[in-house]
Amino acid sequence: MIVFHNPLHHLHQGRQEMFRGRLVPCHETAQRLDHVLAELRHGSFELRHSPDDDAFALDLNAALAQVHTPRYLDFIEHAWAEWVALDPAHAELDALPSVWPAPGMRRDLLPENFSARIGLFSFDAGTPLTAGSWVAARAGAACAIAAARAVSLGEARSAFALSRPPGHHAGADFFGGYCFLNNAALAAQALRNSGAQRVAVLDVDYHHGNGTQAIFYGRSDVLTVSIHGDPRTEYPFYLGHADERGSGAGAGFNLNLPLPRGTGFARWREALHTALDAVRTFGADALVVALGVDTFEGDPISGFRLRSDDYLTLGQYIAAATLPTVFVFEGGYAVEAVGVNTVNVLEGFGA
Ligand code: OKP
Ligand code: ZN
Repeated sequence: MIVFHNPLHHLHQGRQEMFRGRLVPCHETAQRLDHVLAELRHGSFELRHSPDDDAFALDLNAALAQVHTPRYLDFIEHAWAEWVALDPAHAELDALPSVWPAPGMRRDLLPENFSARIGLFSFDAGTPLTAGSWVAARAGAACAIAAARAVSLGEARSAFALSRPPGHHAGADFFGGYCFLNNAALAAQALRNSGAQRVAVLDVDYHHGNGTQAIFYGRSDVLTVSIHGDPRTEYPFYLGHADERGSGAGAGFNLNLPLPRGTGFARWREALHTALDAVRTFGADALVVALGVDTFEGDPISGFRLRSDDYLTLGQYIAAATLPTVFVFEGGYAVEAVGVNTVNVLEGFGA
């Protein structure tokens, strides 16, 4: 398996996230990725950097514009400079939104005020935008696209995009849930661009991939399937219910399998079976796996009870779909276990 890892990921280092009236240290840390990389070095993986040549950069801009809106990309790219220009003291603080448009308020007009704009383009106060967020997220998007291309070209049956910040909560024009650019969506679109007629995205992160769902909700060429903590009690709360099946041309091409907090592997793997049945029925030519391992029993912010060995089985199940597969790294916050758990999935999958 080829692994594209993001050498610039550490440029995104959030200091604090808002949680229950307090600013608390960020769960989404650079160490997470370092642990996965260290674990990969013990196995038989071909490690490559995200591409950063000029030709790829032009391509990357076009690829980003297929998934995200121009005004959102423009905002994220320049937000840090604007934030520091407001007050030099901001250089020592992360930018966090604190005001959002409610339904019925205007989203079509771009406010001049920075706080108003960062609220327009986000949905929570848990995702600090830092000096290096754009550069890190962009290099991560490059990993996802390069992984999709490697698989399309037949260089390998599977590839892994190892990057942070994660992506599956980011929508066409919003960030949140630690995510800025939707890496899984970018990989799926890249597979479509390279000739796959039907692409399935299977999201196994603990949290519902609301951004990915929203991006493809009206489309029949990309099936989105997600197994996650029930949004009645779990983040991101406002999306991820079983009755969300897609709209318009996309009707029938979204499947949500919410499970209660406390779910263990016996029940979780039944949901995986259902999810893979849907992928098979859809007739996917290629698969993207949004690979979060925050379903682990020791995860500090999540509620499922998978154990490290279960991730080997998870990988075997996915391999049984016999599809060209792009894995994209998402959540997993039990820092000491995130490497073993992630690499177990890849090893269970095989080459
Ligand atoms: C990102 B990914 C917990 C607050 C939850 C957001 C969680 C984002 C998870 N104290 N904040 O899906 O792993
Ligand atoms: Zn998650």
